[in-house]
Amino acid sequence: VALRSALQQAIEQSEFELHYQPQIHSPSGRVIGVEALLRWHHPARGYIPPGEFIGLAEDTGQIIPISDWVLATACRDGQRLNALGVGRTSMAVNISPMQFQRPGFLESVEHTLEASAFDPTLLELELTEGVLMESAERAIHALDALRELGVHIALDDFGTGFSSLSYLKRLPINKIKIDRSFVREVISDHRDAAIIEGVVTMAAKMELEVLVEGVETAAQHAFLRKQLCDTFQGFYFARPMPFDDLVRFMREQR
Ligand code: G
Ligand code: G
Ligand code: MN
Ligand code: NA
Repeated sequence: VALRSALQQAIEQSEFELHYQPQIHSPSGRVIGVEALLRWHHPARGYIPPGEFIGLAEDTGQIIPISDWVLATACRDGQRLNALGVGRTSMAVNISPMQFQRPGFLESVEHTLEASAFDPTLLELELTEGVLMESAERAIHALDALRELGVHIALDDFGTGFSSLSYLKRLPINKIKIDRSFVREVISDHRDAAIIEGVVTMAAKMELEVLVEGVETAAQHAFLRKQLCDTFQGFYFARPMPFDDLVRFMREQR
């Protein structure tokens, strides 16, 4: 109850921020996209990570105003970022299950894109396997409609859910994000390496893009490069950061 009313205040007082984590095309070193990550800047308690309130917000329905704010802010910042001439940069936004399943989600994406004048082909929605599995037919339908708008779809935390490969085959997605749990011990555990190598090969043949998450060390990066992974996200390259720091980061990269 305390957290719930604190969240209500956060919504009303705009205590949320988005931080942006760069996604790197490793052969060129260029930032090709960023992922928007929600941060709650509580006046007394400091930053509260989304893991501590997203679940509750889902239960109370507060996720709806929060995620409307996230999408609008990410599109606005994505538009601003691309207008700076620091290179074409996509904007990835995490979509929660309730948000995706709500009637009117498609319309809200369409409306937000229009209001922000953000190029739809630069917006990438990140969905987890679980979200899409709830109702496969509906999900496929909704993804088709989003892709009609030009929006890209990434399957987040890939490999940690329970979706089947026959299901993956039918999903109209653009990208697979390999979960960071496969990266942590990739150098010492040949099974992690085998999984990543297999997913990368499969994705290439299915004409899907792949991004490897959670790369924290130079050694992991070097190892994964040898396995033909070329797009990465992780603390080794950059942590999530406020918009102004992101702009500085991207200017220094050039
Ligand atoms: O950035 P961090 O490690 O705290 O993120 C924790 C979790 O919160 C991740 O699973 C991430 O996908 C999720 N998350 C971050 N930002 C958002 C957001 O804007 N909306 C939703 N639904 N989830 C988010
Ligand atoms: O579930 P999702 O992939 O959206 O979660 C993204 C979360 O992963 C963010 O909260 C981000 O802070 C975190 N993250 C990003 N890069 C790394 C990394 O290299 N190591 C770890 N441990 N977490 C990371
Ligand atoms: Mn994500
Ligand atoms: Na992920």
